[in-house]
Amino acid sequence: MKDLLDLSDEVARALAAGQPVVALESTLISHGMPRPQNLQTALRLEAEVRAAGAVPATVAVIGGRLKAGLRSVELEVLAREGTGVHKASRRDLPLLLAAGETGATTVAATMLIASLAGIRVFATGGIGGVHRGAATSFDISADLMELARTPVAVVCAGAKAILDLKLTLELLETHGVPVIGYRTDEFPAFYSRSSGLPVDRRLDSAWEIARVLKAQWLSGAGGLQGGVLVANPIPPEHEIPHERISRHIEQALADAQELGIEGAGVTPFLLARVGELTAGQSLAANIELVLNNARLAAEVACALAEGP
Ligand code: PSU
Ligand code: MN
Repeated sequence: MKDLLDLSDEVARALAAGQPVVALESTLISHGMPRPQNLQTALRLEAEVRAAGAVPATVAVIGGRLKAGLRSVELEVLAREGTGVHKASRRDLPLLLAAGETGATTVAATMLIASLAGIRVFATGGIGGVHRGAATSFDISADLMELARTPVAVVCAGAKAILDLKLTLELLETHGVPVIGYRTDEFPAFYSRSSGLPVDRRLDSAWEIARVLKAQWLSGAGGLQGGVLVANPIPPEHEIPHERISRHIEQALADAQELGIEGAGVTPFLLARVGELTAGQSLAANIELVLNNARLAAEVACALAEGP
C-alpha cells in the first residue's frame, strides 16, 4: 500500500530527519463540523501543532491516493464538500483507491495511513466506540479494532456520551489497548471532563506518555503492535457539564432512531443534531477540545522524537 501513499514535502522531510510529526484526521472536517468552522478548525489545528514544535500531517484519500500532509486546496475541498465526500474507514480504503475517489478519513483509517507513513502520534476530537444498544445493533466503531492492531497513539477527549462508554472501555481492554488519562483519573466524556469510569493509568506529562509509547513499541516485550489511547479532558472553562448535555444527547439518539439512521451515518447525524439542540454550544466545545488535543499530541511527538 506504500506505493499508494503520498507525503507532502514538509512531512517527508520531517520524517526523514526524525523530527516530530502529528497526524490529524479529516472526517472531523467533512462530517464532524459544519461550514465554515470546519475549515477554520482544520487550519487552526495545523497551526497549533506547529506552534508546539511539530509538523502537522492531515490525512485523507484524494483522487484514489492516500495522503499524509494536505495542500490547502485539498483541505478546502473536504471542508466545502462536507458529507458529499466519502467517510472513509478501513473497509472503504480499497474501494476509494480502486475507483480513484476522495474520502475523509476516520480515526481508524487515519491511524492506518499514519502508521504506513511512519507517524506515531495522532490527534483527534473523540474516538468512535461501542454504540448504545450495540448488543442488538452490533454498531461498534472500527476505530476500536484499529487501536487493537495499529501502532499509533491517539490523543482524544475520550468518547462522546452518544456512545456506551463503559462497553467502549471494556472492548479496549479486551483488545489490549492501554488507556492513559492525561492529568486525570477518569476517562473523559468529550464535552464533559468526567464519566465516572477509570482510566488504566494517570500520567501528568508528555514525557511520561512518550515513555509508555516506547515501552509499547520498542521494549523488551518484543514490541507490542497495537495502539495506545491518550485521553485528554476538555479544558474546564470550555466544558459542558453532563447534566446540561445529556438531555440533548438523549433527544438526538431518539431522533436518529425515529429517522432510521444506521451505519456510518449515525455518528455524523448525532454530532450535527446535538449541535442544533445546543445552538452551537457543543460545536464551540468540540473546537476547543480538539485544539487542546493537537497541543498535547505535539508535545508527546516532541518527547518521543527526543530519544531514550
Ligand atoms: N467523534 C467525534 N467527532 C467525529 C467523529 C467521532 O466526536 O468527527 C468521527 C471520527 O472520524 C471517528 C468516526 O473516527 O466519527 C467514527 O465513526 P463510526 O462511529 O461510524 O465508526
Ligand atoms: Mn458504526
